[in-house]
Amino acid sequence: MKYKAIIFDLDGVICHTDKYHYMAWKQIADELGIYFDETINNRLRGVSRMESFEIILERYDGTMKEEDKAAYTTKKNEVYKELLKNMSPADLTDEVKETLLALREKGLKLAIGSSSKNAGFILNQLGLGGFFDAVSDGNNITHSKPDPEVFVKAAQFVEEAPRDCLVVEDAKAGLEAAIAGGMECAAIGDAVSCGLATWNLTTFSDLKNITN
Ligand code: B16
Ligand code: MG
Repeated sequence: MKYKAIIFDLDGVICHTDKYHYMAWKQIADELGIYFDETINNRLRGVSRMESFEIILERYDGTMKEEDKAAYTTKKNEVYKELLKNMSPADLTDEVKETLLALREKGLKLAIGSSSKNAGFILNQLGLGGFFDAVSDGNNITHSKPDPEVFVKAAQFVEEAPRDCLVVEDAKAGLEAAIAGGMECAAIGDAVSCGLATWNLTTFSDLKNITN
């Protein structure tokens, strides 16, 4: 088999939390009188919480103290976590569920490589708590994508060499991270158009064909 492990990004690959990120950031932006729309929200994909806020602040009139930035990002996360309570196993599509099971059946190790500090909570909401062989997320890294740290750690957690791992990503920063970490990658959704991936997926179940 071409790979020994698959490392999945979470938001935008296994599930979709964009609308909750958007609603929570919108509340903060409105409070600060900053223009924010779904196009700007798309730039926040795969980017850490504080880096996301810095992108939103590009339209802020003035400079903000670091302690205020910390307070606003904390508040955003409280709103976001409240919204995440709406997620349930029904948010996991049959296609994703069946594909994950088929990949595991082939003997592949399955891991998560996510920038989110809420990855564990989201996985539990989806009914996937304990499913993956390893979870590398925003809690165990000091550098966000496009730095490869989150994927390099995931590979270490499943005890496989980077060259034997395939990363699945929906964000350009995530593909860059995989490549910098010495891994092949598969793009899904918006990430396809940047042309960086080893494989471009039309749909999640295509993973069954490229791992033969
Ligand atoms: P949190 P991923 C990323 O998850 C999201 O795509 C990105 O929009 C978010 O800012 C980031 O996680 C941090 O999330 O605020 O929950 O720690 O795509 O890397 O799974
Ligand atoms: Mg993502």
